[in-house]
Amino acid sequence: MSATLELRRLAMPLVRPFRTSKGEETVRDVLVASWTDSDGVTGWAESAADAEPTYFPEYIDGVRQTIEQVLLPLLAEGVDSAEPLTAGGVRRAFAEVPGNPLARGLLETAVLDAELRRHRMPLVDFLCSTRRPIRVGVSVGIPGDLDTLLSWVGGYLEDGYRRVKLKIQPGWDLAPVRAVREAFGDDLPLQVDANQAYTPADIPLLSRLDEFGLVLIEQPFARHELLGHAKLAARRGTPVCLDESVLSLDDAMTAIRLGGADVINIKPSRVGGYLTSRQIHDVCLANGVPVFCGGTLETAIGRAANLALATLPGFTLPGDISATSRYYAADIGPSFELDADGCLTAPSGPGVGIEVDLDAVEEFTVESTTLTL
Ligand code: NPG
Repeated sequence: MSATLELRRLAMPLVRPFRTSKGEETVRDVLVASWTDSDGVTGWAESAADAEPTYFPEYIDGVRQTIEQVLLPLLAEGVDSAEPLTAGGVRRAFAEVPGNPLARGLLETAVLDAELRRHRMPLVDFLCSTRRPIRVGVSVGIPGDLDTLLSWVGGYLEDGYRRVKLKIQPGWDLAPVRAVREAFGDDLPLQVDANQAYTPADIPLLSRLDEFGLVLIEQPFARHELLGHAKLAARRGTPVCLDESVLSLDDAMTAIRLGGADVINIKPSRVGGYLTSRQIHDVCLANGVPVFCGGTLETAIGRAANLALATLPGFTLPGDISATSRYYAADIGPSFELDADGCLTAPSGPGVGIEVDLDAVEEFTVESTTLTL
């Protein structure tokens, strides 16, 4: 029996619009993959790709096309079809592909999930980690005004979140941070994320954030601006965190060497999957660079896998992995709820650990493609 890959584009209504310096989403376009291997075992994965190349150079239609026209043919050439494919085999087959981490990561993760389900092994065990509650945070989009921001943040704190990330952009930076500090105190772990909205010419302005005792400032400059980030970090003010600049292990190592990354946000989908994420984590740990697990408004599939990754010891900062209710009224898998300590725990099942709700997947699907290997 040959393996089958199904790529589905879902349209998932968000409970609240999510606005960043890059634009606003009210419905999240999500690309999910299901890989059914030659034994009939199905694995699932979810991409961070957006409808447009907004945060990352890849985007949903491009990822689909790359998988269909480049990656699947490479797999067909390079693997022994008598044996079910493994994530390691996928990684080897794609070793010469120079880019496209989102496309590679989606396929590798779906195959990894199938492989682990076949062996009845949870992703946490595969990562040589230990399942435990994970401290998580909430990422707050840019609202129309400060009162709305304060009511959103207050609501999230009541929900039990213990770390807040504010989206900032030119014109929406010092005032919202000051307002949140004044309303909720200096002890609240607070960080900001600019999604590349500033340039190194703004360093004097960004330095004014130092007085607010932020955990970090994330990706203030364009993703290629490693030197600018290093210059900002060299001031030894608010720690500088990289997100969009890190699309690979090499990117992470270069940024660390240049001194441009006090912290790294690891988004598994953005760096090509969980194997590379583990490597980036290890390099960061060895270099004393704390990491946190980033998010892209995941469904239950991505959230479950990210929680497993975040059990690794270098993830010392709370991740962007919130409860289901922060994102969706209805999801395509089980709901995740914060415990009394503001933590979430990875599910215990094999692979990414959840049963995907196929009816819900069907309900949210707007397009699907089935490919065979
Ligand atoms: O909780 O998943 C979450 C949202 C975290 O802010 C978050 N994600 O810039 O990191 C980001 C942002 C994002 C969302 C990026 C969607 C890309 C797509």
